[in-house]
Amino acid sequence: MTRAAAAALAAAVGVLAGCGGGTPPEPVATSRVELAKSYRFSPEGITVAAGTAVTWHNDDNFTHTVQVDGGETRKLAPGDTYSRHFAQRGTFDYVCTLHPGMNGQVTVR
Ligand SMILES: [Cu+2]
Repeated sequence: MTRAAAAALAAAVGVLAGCGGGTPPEPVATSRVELAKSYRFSPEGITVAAGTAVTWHNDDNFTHTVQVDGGETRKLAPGDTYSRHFAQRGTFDYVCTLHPGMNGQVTVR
């Protein structure tokens, strides 16, 4: 292989490797969600095994809520935690009812 051909091949491989942008982030395997500063759940998407209790911890300077699938609304003052058991498999969306756009998702496998 000539030097020029090797350089062209390396460039082509670089282009292919760079094609990953634009895909949504994979859910993170953790049972703990921080309500990070400011107005967001971190990480937004998590995955847990069935039977796991997920804990939310409010690390923000403001009161937030956690409402899973339109159910009970739990208020979290700064520093508070809330744990909820996920027995069934599925995908559960949750929101902070006080702040539109502040939401996350739990995938139970
Ligand atoms: Cu909020």
